[in-house]
Amino acid sequence: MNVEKNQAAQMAVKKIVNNSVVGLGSGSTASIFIELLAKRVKAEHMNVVCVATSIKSAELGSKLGLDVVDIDDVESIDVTVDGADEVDANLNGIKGGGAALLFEKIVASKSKYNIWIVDSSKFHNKLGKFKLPIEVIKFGSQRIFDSLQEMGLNPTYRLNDDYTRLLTDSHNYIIDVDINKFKNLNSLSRKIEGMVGVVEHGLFLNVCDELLIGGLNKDIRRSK
Ligand code: ABF
Repeated sequence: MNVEKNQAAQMAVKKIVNNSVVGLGSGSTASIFIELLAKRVKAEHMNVVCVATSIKSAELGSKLGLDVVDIDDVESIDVTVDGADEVDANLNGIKGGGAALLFEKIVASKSKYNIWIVDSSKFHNKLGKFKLPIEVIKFGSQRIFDSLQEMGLNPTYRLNDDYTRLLTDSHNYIIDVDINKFKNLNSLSRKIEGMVGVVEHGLFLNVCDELLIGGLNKDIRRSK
């Protein structure tokens, strides 16, 4: 699978142009992209400013010599390259397996163009094989958990290896839910967003503009 992740990252790094602001995604595939971008920027003396979607990606980019700045220090982001946990043929996807969905969605919303890089195992006809992550504030999270349970979403708190509840970069919890039984993702998305205490969820609908699939060497663009 790493060969496929590498191939997708290679396809993406070729698309970066000089004098641009680049969003750095999170996850293992995006980390390969960050490494390749740092090499290219150095070799070609490119002028590229970066905004990261997680503390981990910011630290990786900075360590490799990229100019990583705060999102509020740039007017806009020209292109963001990020991974995904699952993507369908409409380029809708589920993200957040790495618990970075909130910053990922904020960076994506400030980006003129969003590219996702995935290995072929992520590309499915229908979303739902991968559980949907929901980021919730800690205060009162049990009430949200219970509501999700009543909706038949089979919620589970994201746990660390020591079985403590994982905290995101924003010190929130992640509750993962099973959306397999749900057909209308737009209405599910609105229901979840309407719950007090929900910060964000990992359904990224109409966000991805171009999908690069390693292994299949596929480049799919969103039809306008
Ligand atoms: C990130 O990419 C996350 O949203 C998602 O969890 C991850 C995919 O992981 P990987 O590239 O490691 O397969 O954007």
